[in-house]
Amino acid sequence: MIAQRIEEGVGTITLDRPEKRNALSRELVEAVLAALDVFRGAGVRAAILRAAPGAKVWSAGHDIAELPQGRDPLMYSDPLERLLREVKAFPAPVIAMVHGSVWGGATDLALSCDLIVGDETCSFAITPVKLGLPYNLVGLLQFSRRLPLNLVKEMFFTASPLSADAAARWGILNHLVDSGELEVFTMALARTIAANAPLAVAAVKEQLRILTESGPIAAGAFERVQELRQRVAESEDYREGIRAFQERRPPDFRGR
Ligand code: YXS
Repeated sequence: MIAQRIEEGVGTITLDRPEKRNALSRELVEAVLAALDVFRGAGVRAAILRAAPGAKVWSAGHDIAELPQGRDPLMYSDPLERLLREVKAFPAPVIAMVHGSVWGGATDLALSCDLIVGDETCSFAITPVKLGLPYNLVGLLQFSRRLPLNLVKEMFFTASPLSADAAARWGILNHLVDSGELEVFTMALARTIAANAPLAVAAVKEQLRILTESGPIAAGAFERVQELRQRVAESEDYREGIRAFQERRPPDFRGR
């Protein structure tokens, strides 16, 4: 499901569920969370999250087979949402090392990492509308704080992958490097971070998390956002989106 190792103060987690394209099932998420716990106990000073060498898909996102039906799936307690929070709260920088395509909630996971290093094969798609779903508040705020609103809208409305070049141009990637250099480059970056004062680095990470995540939202606005989510999650279109994926056919959305 995953591989993990610690060397020279750098912890590496390798997603390894190729048969399901590293879809983030509860089991896979729990394994990553457990590895982060081990890293926390070992006092690692930087972490790398990657897929197995040569994987064409970094991660296919939330495990569709585990999406609750008829209600909003991306609730606070959802395993993937827990992982996003743990990555952001982890007391050392987490670097997403991306070879291959990234889909749906996995794009949110990559954006939740502190840095992203990708190669020419990487791409990023956010795909809820392909399933008949909207997205959750935390995720929408994350995208809208990171990227120009017109790009966020294009990514969500089209559900089309953003290419490596576009991801570099829009700042999703910290670095776009050749696939042959990706591992060496990412490890060198992690070691540079690991050589600095860990308490200071951890403090800056948490300071920035608190500052970027704080932002007032009127209660009424919050209620409206939640109602929009709930109404769509209860739609027939969401059920059709799941069925279409399982039956490997294009969905036939009717707007109800
Ligand atoms: O039929 P088998 O058993 O071989 O399994 C197939 C797929 O069903 C499975 N698989 C997945 N299973 C659960 N959840 C997934 N997200 C998922 N993706 C794939 O993996 C086996 C191989 O799939 P296949 O034949 O399609 O592989 P491929 O190499 O031709 O294509 C790889 C992908 C990733 C392009 C393709 O599998 C794909 O488009 N997957 C769905 C990507 C996606 O829409 N992810 C969003 C998941 S929902 C989510 O993250 C959030 C709720 S949201 O939507 O809000 O972002």
